[in-house]
Amino acid sequence: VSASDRNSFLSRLAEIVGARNVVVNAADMEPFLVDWRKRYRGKALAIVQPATTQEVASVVRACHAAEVSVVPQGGNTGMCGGAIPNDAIPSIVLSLSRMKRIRDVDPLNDTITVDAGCLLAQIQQVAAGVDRLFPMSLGSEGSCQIGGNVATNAGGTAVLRYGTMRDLVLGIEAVLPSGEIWNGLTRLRKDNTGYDLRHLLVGSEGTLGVITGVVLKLFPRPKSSLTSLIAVPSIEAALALLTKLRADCGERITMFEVMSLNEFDLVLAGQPDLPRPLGGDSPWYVFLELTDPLATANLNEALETSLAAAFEDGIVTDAVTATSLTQAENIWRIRHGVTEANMRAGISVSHDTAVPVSSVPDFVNRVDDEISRRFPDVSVYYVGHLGDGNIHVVAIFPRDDYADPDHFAATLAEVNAVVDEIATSLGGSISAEHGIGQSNRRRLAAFKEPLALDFMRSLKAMLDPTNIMNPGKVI
Ligand code: FAD
Ligand code: 2HG
Ligand code: ZN
Repeated sequence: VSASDRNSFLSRLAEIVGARNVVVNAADMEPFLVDWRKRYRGKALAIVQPATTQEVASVVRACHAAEVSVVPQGGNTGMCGGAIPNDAIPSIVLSLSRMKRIRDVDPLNDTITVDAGCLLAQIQQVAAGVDRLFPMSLGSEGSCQIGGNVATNAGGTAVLRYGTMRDLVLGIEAVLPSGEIWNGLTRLRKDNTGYDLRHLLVGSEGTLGVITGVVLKLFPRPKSSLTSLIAVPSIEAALALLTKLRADCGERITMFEVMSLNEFDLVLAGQPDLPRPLGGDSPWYVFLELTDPLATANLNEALETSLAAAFEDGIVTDAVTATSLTQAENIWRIRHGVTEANMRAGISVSHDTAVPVSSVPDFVNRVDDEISRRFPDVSVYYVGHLGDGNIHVVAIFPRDDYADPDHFAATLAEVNAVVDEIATSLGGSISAEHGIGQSNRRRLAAFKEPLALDFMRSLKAMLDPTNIMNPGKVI
């Protein structure tokens, strides 16, 4: 881009969103050009912060005219470098962070309509204010945006009961790569009027359009809840416990998460203020939440009965149930502390595998055997959403041994291949909830069915023929 083209392009953007919302100063651009793990760094002509859908549309049209690509960015908490520009193509980062309006709350219809830049935590709070629940729950909920959650089809800890983001979105408003505004902000539960563009945009990671608004489902707010941390002797026992609790407590199970002992120790070592809720060591821990819409539900009794039988069967060895909100919060802080703990421990690479729930023990045991045999200096930790068959294999490479980037990259590729091949042999997926972004593009090409890849490419070419929307990501 020549200097004069660049200047006239930037002036056009300033006309649309106001000069102060076109950030070009290197220091101010910095936080938008590097991901939070500092693994990806990109360049951009500017960070552009529109305030309305109309402004987003005008920005996209200006980019079209100038042949500049658009990289949508929400809270920049993504796991795969999807919100960071790749340097090959002149780009802007389009940040949704000024679009934080709650447009409508409709408790009778159980919906909320919001701007895409609203923080997930903000939406949870507004829902609670009208005695409703917005159930999506992630460790990053104080920083990630709902548009980012939709664009990545985020998962988190409540999927077992409420589904992924895809299940929680009724309507979407988006600016398409052409610059047209698609108003799909329906509040309907049922609408079979042809192909559903909404479902194409969910999980599209900014490659098919900029999500500017969403209609979300709300749920009754549970009036009783219980959190328990349960020690189990093996991953097989964790699965047996899930099966038993499903039979005994059904839909009351909202969260059923697992963590290996080494991961549990790692989190607690990094947060000395957090009490260790159970004495002794257990190979695996289960983080359980039960909820009920009735204030009078006796969740304690239900759980105690189930656990008593589970103790007898040898699938549970110890358990603690939180008796205060603080105790419950401290238990969940351990669960949500994994990502930061892993970053501190070395060069951490987390996988995001899904396998059928029944195959999780097989998956974990095979990964454990293979990696310890072939890469004895790489430590493997596990955390995940057992109820969804989604286990994060976290491989931590000692910084000193892997200081040479080529050695790291080569070993990482081999470790990835081990995890992905075992996952594939069990009918699994290489990305359950984090997406593809730039980190997993090659792996996607290796593991996705060619017909499905062709179909994705055709859709992308049809909606974005000049490839201006987040190029170099996903496919
Ligand atoms: P960003 O990182 O800004 O962007 C992610 C992708 O979406 C990019 O490709 C970007 O281009 C695109 N995008 C963003 N906004 C828009 C928009 N408005 N329109 C179109 N495209 C857009 N993820 C899980 O699924 N489950 C977890 O349990 C989980 N836990 C986490 C815990 C921690 C501590 C952290 C740091 C992250 C965690 N994540 C988890 C990952 C991350 O928070 C999610 O992927 C989240 O949905 C990303 O939202 P964001 O607003 O930060 O998006
Ligand atoms: C989680 O389940 C997130 O906590 C992040 O998906 C997992 O950091 C990770 O590997
Ligand atoms: Zn996860």
